[in-house]
Amino acid sequence: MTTTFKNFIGGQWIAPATGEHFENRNPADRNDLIGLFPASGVADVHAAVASARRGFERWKRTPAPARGDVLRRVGDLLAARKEALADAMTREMGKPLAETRGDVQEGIDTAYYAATEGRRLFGHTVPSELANKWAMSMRRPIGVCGLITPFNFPLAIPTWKAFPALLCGNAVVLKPAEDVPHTATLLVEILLEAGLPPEVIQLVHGHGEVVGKALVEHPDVPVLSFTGSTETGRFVGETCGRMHKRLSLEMGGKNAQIVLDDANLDLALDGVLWGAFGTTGQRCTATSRLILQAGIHDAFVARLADRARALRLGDGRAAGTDVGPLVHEAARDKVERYVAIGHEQGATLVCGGQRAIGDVLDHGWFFQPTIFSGVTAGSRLEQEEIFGPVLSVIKVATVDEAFAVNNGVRYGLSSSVYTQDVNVAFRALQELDNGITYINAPTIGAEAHLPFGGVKETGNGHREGGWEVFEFYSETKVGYVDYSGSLQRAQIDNY
Ligand code: UN1
Repeated sequence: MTTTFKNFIGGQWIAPATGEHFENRNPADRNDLIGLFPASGVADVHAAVASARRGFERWKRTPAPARGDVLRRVGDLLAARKEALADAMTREMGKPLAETRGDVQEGIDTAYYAATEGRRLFGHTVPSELANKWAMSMRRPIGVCGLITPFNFPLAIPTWKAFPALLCGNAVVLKPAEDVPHTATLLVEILLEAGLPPEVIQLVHGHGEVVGKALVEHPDVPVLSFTGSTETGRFVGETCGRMHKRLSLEMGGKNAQIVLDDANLDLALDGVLWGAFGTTGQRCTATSRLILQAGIHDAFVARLADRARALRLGDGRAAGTDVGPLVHEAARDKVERYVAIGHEQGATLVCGGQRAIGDVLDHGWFFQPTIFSGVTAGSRLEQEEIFGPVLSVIKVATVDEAFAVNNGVRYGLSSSVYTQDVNVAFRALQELDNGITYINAPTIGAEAHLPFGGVKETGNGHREGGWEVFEFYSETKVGYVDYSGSLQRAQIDNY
C-alpha cells in the first residue's frame, strides 16, 4: 500500500489543490517507494501564506521565553525520535545512519540553542547624548518567512532556518527539497506536537520552479532563506532585490584541504577521506580539492588511493557502509560529466571514475569514490562545484602558492590546513578567503552555536547558526524616552 502524504496548510494536513503528486524513492534502491508527496501549485502557496499571516499575528504576541519553551520541547522530541528520524532520512537520501544521526543531533543542538535565546534576544541600552533621555534598541519579529531547503541535510538545515525564525516570533512556510519530503513531514509533526500553534508553520511540498518560485515572488513573504545552487540563488536574489525582501543565501562551495610538508599525514588522510567522501561528497562543505605540498605529494596520493578504494559502498542503512549513493540519477549523471571533463583536461585518474555496480549497488545511484591528480589550478575540474565523490589533487611548492590556489575560486565556504606550524595556522585564519577555516580538521564539522556561511559567491553576507542568525530573523527597533519635560534637540542643543 503506497502512502500518499499531504501538505500542512491552514492548520491541517491537506491534499494539494493541484491533485497531483510525485514519487519519493530510496536512492540506494529505486524499487523502494517511500510514498507519494504533493506536487503543489501556486494556489497552495497562496493559501499557506494567508494562513501564516494569521499565525504570525498570534505568535508575535507570545513572549519570546514561551516561544523558546516550545523549541525546547521540540529538542526533546527530536532526541526521543533520533533513531527513527535517522532511518527515514537515510532511506530517502542515502547517507549512512551515523551521518543521519549526526544530522538529527544538529537539529537537537539548534533547538536547545534557540530555546535559551528566548531568554536573551538582547537589545542594547546606551547613554543618550541628552540629559534625562533613555536610549535603547530591541528586536522585533518581521512576518512570514519562506524557507527553501536542500536534500543533503534534510533535518539540520530546515532547523537552522525554522527554529531561529520561530524563536524571533515569525511564522514559517517551509518548502523542502523534492528528494527529502518525508523528513520535513516528520519535523513538522514534531513542531505541532511540541505545542507550536498550527498556523505558525506551513509545509508545502513540490517543485522549486513552481512552489519555491511562488514563495519567493509572494508579496506577503518579506523574508526568504535559501540553501541550494548558486544559479538558483541568483534568481532568488534578483527577485528579492526587486521586491525589497530580506534574503539569506547559502550556495555553492569548492572547498580545499591543504596538506603541508610538516603535517601529521595520518591525521590529514583521515580528514580528507571524511571531507571528500562523507555524504558522498554532497555537502556544501565537502572537500573537493586537495592541495598538497610537493614534499609529501606522491606518498600521500598513493596512501589516499589505497584508503579510498577500501571504502565500502552500499545502502546507508546496512551495517558497515561507509559511502551511500548519490541522491538521484541526475546527480550521478553530473558526476559522470565531470569525470569526462577531468579526462579531457589531461588530469590523471588515480582511482574510481566509474559507476559502482554489482549486487545491491545496481539498484541505486552509486558512484565510486574518485580521485584525479595533476589537476591544474584554474581548470574546470578545479573550479566548478560537482557535488559528488570527486576529489581533485593540486600540487604546490609553497605555503603562499597553496593559499593562492585555495583563494582562486569564486566560492568561499570552508577550508582546512594541516600543519604543525602555529604561525602558518594563524596566517591561514587571516588569509584564506572562506567563512570557515579548520586547522588540522577537515572542511566539514560546523557546530550549531557558531555562525555558518561563506564569502564570495557562496553567500550574500548573512550567516546561519550561532548568534548572528537571530539578527537576520528579527528587525532592530530603537526606542527613545525623553523624561526631561522639555524639548531637547539632538545634535543641536548640546553642541
Ligand atoms: C552543508 O555542508 O551543507 O559542517 C552543511 C558540516 C555540517 C553542516 C554542513 N555540520 O559539515
